[in-house]
Amino acid sequence: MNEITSALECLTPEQLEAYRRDGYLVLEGRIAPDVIAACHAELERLRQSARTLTAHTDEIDLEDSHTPDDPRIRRVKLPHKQAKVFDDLMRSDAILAPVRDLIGPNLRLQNSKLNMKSARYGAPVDWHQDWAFYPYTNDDILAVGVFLDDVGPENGPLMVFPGSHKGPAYDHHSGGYFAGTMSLAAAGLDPKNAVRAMAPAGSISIHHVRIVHGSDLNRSERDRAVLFYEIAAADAYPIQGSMGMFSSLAEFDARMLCGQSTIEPRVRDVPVRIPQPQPPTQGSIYEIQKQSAVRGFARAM
Ligand SMILES: O=C(O)CCC(=O)C(=O)O
Repeated sequence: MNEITSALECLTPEQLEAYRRDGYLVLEGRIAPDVIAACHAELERLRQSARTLTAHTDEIDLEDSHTPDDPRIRRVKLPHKQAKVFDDLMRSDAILAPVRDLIGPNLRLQNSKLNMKSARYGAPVDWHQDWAFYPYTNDDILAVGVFLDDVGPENGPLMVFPGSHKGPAYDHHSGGYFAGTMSLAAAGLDPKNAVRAMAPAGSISIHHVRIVHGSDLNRSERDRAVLFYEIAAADAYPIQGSMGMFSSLAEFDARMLCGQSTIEPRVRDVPVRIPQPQPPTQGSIYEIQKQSAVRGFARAM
């Protein structure tokens, strides 16, 4: 055991090695059933609140097929600001202990989001690298996905290309604008090699910021809500032009989750493409990807 593996809080050395090799992990049974139930109570509250909506808000992104009579949420934005249970979970060791094992003790929130992917119509997310949206000075950044529902092959699991986190920063532009999705063919990636992250509710997935990933339309009769916390090492600073910019140091530091902040960025030799110019229509990843000529998945049944 080396210095790093002997200090692990919850992962095994094998899991650490697998993350470094493959760029993702799935850990079963990390979140207690009562916490998952409390998250679902909030989901129901949010669903009801969408009944009055006719357009996206700062909190809620709507499915294209939404109507006030048939409310359909695609994504809850910044869920940790909307319900205490999502904030408490984000700060808990259930989430932070494995992240500390992977990228160190000093951690800052990049963003949070809750992708509903509801039964029968939950929207796909086309292939992309999160890094294309928010390049930083180093790539010790990952996303933890909390499975609020059982995730199987039929309800739109997250799909990843193992090892692709060590590859290039792929082209996510289309028509002269950043369009948030990439062509697998141009990248030489065969869809058959994508691995599905599947596990029961209460499990978590962790994926590296540079891994190529996406997920299909939910054609099944089962919901697939996944809560994502994007977390960065505190010494990673967004590069000018990144969509992960901060408005002030106070705001940046207010996102610290544990450990110490710093104003000395760790700068690493990482491949970067700047997500500029931004597309004519801004908004969630779903709206940005609509502006690409590249389609990874069919949109609706
Ligand atoms: O919900 C999913 O399966 C995909 C999540 C994702 O890649 C994203 O929201 O950027």
